[in-house]
Amino acid sequence: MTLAATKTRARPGGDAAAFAASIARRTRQLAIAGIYRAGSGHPGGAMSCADILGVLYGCELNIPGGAALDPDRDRFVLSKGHAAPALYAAWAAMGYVGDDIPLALRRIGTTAQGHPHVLDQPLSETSTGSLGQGVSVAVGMALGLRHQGRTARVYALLGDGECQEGEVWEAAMSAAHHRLANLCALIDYNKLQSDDRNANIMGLERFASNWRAFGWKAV
Ligand SMILES: Cc1ncc(C[n+]2csc(CCOP(=O)(O)OP(=O)(O)O)c2C)c(N)n1
Ligand SMILES: [Mg+2]
Repeated sequence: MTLAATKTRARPGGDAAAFAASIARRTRQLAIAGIYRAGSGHPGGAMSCADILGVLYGCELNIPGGAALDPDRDRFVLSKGHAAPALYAAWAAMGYVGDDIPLALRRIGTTAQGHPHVLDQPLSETSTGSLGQGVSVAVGMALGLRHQGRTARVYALLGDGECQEGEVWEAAMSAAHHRLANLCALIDYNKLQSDDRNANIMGLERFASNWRAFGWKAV
């Protein structure tokens, strides 16, 4: 779902799709290794977003200087914060952090906690884990960037089950009201949430039409 057309940046000298696929593959490897070592950590939700993270970090996000927090960088908010194992793994795949970060998942005393904590991991842009809140923070970031006259974009990744949260729709409504063309929300539409199929808990259909009704361009 997006309020504006997206553009894809190929990495210099290479095939963008192949690069994204390689980032996604390494993301899966490191995420599952971290989850195995920790003995917990949402493997399903982490695996289902690896391709999305591969495309975002590999092709789409403009993060000058990699891990450095450049004020003009594109922002990525993992609103489905329980997929932190995949987030840390994608950073390692991109070379922003070492493999030791995803492999330290959920260890007490490390910075790789089960949900992203911005004071421990500044690359996470904000702390997430309470579903519905990340996309709301992303709306504020998009507004702030526009006020500052910056052209950077904000991307938020939501779970489909997360969209059962009322706060998601407050964020959607407010983004459309403020005509935030610099905001893109992606939904990991895996039809599942922790314990069951979404449809058995609270059905989301007609999902795309709902976003359109809130003023978004839904793809
Ligand atoms: C506000 C809130 N309620 C409940 C949870 C517990 N919880 C963690 S993951 C999850 C399921 C999320 O499903 P979905 O958004 O579809 O994510 P995915 O399928 O991508 O894992 C739930 C209910 C939470 N993190 N936040
Ligand atoms: Mg889901």
